[in-house]
Amino acid sequence: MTVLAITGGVGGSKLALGLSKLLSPDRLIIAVNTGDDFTHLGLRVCPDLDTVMYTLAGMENPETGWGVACDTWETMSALEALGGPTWFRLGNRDIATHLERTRRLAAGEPLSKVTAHLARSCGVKHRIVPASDQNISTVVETPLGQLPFQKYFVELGCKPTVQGFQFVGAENARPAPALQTCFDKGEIEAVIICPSNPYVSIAPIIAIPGIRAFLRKPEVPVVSVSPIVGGKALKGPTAKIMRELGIQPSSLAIAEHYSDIVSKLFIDVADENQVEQIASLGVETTVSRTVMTTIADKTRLARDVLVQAGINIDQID
Ligand code: FO1
Repeated sequence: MTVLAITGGVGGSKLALGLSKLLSPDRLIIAVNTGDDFTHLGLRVCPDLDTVMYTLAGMENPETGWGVACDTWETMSALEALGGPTWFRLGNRDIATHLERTRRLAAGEPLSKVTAHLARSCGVKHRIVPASDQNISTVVETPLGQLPFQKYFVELGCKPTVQGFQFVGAENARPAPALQTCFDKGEIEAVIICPSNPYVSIAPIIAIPGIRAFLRKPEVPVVSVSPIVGGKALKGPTAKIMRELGIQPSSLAIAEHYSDIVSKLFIDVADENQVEQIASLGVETTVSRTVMTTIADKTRLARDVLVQAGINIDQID
C-alpha cells in the first residue's frame, strides 16, 4: 500500500522530505503542482517539481528553498550583459536541469518520464510525479489583467492585488499515469496534503477531475497541515492572497477551504483556540508544532501526520 503526498514548492517540500525519511520508495508517491511551470528563455521550467527533487536529493538552496545549493550565476551575468531577461534567476546547475528536461520533452517524452529520469539522476529513489502530464497553467486575475503565474509571483513580486485564479487546462487534465495506476489498483491508503499554498499550489492539483474525485472518497483518509500559523503564512504570499480574496488568514479558513476533502487538519499550537470552530466543520484537528526548521522537525511532523492517517510506520520498516 502507498501514501500519496500532494505538494507544491518550498513549504510542502519540507513535509515531503520528512515523509521520505519514514516511508520507503515503494510506500510513498509524491504528486507535485505543475501550474507554476512556464517556458522561459526557450527552456521548460518546472519550479515545484525541481524544488521537491532538489529537496529530496539534499541539494536545494537552503536560503531560498528553490534552485541548487552553491549554484553559480555566470550565465545570468552574461545574459544581463546581452540585455536578456534576468528577473527569473537561473543558476548554472539549475539550467542544466531545464536544458535536459526541454530536450527530452522535445523528443516526445511525457513530463512524468522526464521527471523520473531527472530525479533518479539526482539520486532520489522516491517517486516524484507531476500531478498531470497535460499542461496546467495558473493564471492570476489582477487589476493589471490576467498574469502568468511567474510574472505575478517573481517579476512583480506578488504586488498586484489577486482577484482570482484560473488553472488553465486542469479540467481536461488526467492524473499522471503512475498516479492513475495507484488509483486503479486501490493502492493508496492515505493522502497527505502538504503545507503548500492551498489557493495557488494545491488548488491546480485538486482541479484535476480524477484527483478531486479520488480525494472525495470517504474511505481514503486525507490529512493536511495548515500553512497558516497564527494568522500568518510561514513563507510566500498565502496570507496576502487570502486577504485579497476576502478570506481572513487562519487555520479555520484553511479547514473551511479543505472541508469537503480533508478528514484531519494539523494546526500549530499558536492556533489551539480554533479547535472547536474547526471541529464544527466536521474536520478533526491535531494540535502540533507545525513549523519545520530542522530535519528532526520535518520527520517528527511527518510521523505524527502518518499516525493520524492511520499509518503506523513502526510496523512498516
Ligand atoms: N523565485 C523568486 O522569487 N525569484 C526567482 O528568481 C526564482 C527563480 C527560480 C528558479 C528556478 C526555480 O525552480 C524556482 C525559482 N523561484 C524563484 C521560485 C519559484 O518562482 C517558486 O518556487 C514557485 O513557482 C512557487 O512555489
